[in-house]
Amino acid sequence: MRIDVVSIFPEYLAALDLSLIGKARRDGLIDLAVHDLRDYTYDRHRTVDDTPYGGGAGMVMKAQPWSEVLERIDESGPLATRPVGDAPAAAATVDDASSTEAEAAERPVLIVPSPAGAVFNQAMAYDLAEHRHLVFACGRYEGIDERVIEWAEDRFDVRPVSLGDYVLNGGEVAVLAMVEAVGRLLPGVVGNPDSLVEESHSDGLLEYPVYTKPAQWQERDVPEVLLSGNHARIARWRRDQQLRRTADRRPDLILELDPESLDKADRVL
Ligand code: 6GU
Repeated sequence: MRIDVVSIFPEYLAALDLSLIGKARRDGLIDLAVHDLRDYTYDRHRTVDDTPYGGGAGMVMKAQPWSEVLERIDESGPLATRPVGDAPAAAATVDDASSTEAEAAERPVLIVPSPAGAVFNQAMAYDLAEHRHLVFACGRYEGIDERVIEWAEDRFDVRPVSLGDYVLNGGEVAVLAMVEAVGRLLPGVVGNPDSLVEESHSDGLLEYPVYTKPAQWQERDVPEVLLSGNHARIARWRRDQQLRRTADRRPDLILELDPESLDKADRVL
């Protein structure tokens, strides 16, 4: 997958060199570039913002630097996905899967992080993971001149996305979260793909509680069922814990459950 991030604080995205996503980049599974919006300005102060028409507090990001950086990203074509030197076999697999003709013709997805966007969730992460090229446009201040968003519709599949109902100073932290959520779903990024199956939100429910050795710690016991070796009982207990936890902490998710996904033995307590 190719990912471009545009920001006036490119250093903010340095964390994408670390951990699982950093390794996926070094392995050639994710081809990620960060662009400094100020490189697309021409004045001495490298100005990216101006006062809002109609008045009001704060500043608005100017259209011109945005259109120039986005044109550049759109026209630069697929970056070299393969590391220099001997290409590892893992990179070739993803290359094959992501360069069919249908997918090559697809427009890049332009994600615009904004508290005014649709709320990001695991279903969106799965959807974005299917695309060949994601572009993240990090706004700051009161946002980007709306004409950029309209203009971009001709070349990109534009999606304003929010992390939740609170306000951040800019899109960078949201991009860190979204790239991690999407990146870990790409083939080969998470070492054991089974760990993607039984995690919170993968089936619309929160995850069950987990325990490890020792079996007794500070006079607290691991639930007896988990030591029983009875796999059917363990599965039933975990499912009940998921349902109870979700009903307690996220009743909104219970209402969204597909009745078809419920087991005959399921009953929400
Ligand atoms: Cl994606 N951006 C900003 N600036 N604030 C947010 C957000 C995004 N999600 C929640 N608050």
